[in-house]
Amino acid sequence: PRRVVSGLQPTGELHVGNYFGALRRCVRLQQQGDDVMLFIADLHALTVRQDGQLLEERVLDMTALALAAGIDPERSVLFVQSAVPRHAELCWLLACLATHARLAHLPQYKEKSATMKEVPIGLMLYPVLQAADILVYRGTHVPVGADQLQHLQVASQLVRTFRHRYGPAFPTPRPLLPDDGSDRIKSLRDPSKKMSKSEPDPKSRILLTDSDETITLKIRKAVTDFTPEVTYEPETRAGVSNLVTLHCLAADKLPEEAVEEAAGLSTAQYKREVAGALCAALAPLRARAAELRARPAHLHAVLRHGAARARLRADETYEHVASLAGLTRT
Ligand code: AQP
Repeated sequence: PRRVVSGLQPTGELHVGNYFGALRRCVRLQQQGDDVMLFIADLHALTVRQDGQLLEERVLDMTALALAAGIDPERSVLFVQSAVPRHAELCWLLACLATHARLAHLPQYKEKSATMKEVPIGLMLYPVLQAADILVYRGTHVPVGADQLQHLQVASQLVRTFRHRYGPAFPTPRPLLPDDGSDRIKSLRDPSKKMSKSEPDPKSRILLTDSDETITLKIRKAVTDFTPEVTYEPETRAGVSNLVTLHCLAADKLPEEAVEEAAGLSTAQYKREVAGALCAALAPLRARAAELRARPAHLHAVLRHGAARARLRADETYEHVASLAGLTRT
């Protein structure tokens, strides 16, 4: 089977972009028989300053949400990145093959570092750690959004460089791009930007833990434009189109169907439909997550089990890779 690797950073609370764009995709891949490795990327989160206690709490929140969304910890492997030290060990080997020039020119790095006075080296190494996350499990497929393709290219380049230097060790990971727009959910306040955990305005995103009232309010306040009709034109009408996308993802529709059903509705009226669909999709998830969140010992046990399984797989790859690189294995 295909081995799928995906991660979620505990940098904030999960929003519907993370759900439709990552978590639900992993659940569907698991259901279709792929071997899914889903990790909570606490090492990645450290590329920006984090409060330690909050980080640990978010890890448990995310574990509860992943289970509530349908990740089966027996069929898939659910774990915390830092519990498998091989990620960081392989990252070092790969960092020795990566070039400063390549990493410094990646758009995401340029964007994030531009706002910082002191740029941590970890931020530049981010795509190398990402490559290690995938390669340490010999991942074959990675569910990504279009904005992550360049990082996956870095991973492919590292696979080639490693092969030239030491010999074959990893399959080239391939991107899985969705065709339903789920990889680019936009901010509700500024539809030219993607919905994000770290955007200061909480009304820009719908959290998976938001109540029905909060969801409805945030959708009602979502920025659209001055045209009342509902159409799906992501290039020219990003705000309304984002609502159509959310509606379709929540209610399992195609944009044409949603637009046809919305004929005669103003965008203000349509927002009620969208909010209703989102509430219906998220309420059961939210309820299951709340039950699980009340059982931290169970969540820790799930993570321990996942980490033990992940370590076995990672050890196997790393032993091979380390011996290719001439590291003494005594
Ligand atoms: N807006 C989005 N639409 C669709 N998918 C999205 N993802 C993130 N934002 C959207 C996907 O969620 C997964 C986990 O992402 P991450 O935890 O690595 O965070 P991120 O990609 O950096 O985006 P966030 O959630 O907005 O966090 P911050 O603000 O901390 O950067 C990934 O698969 C991602 O594609």
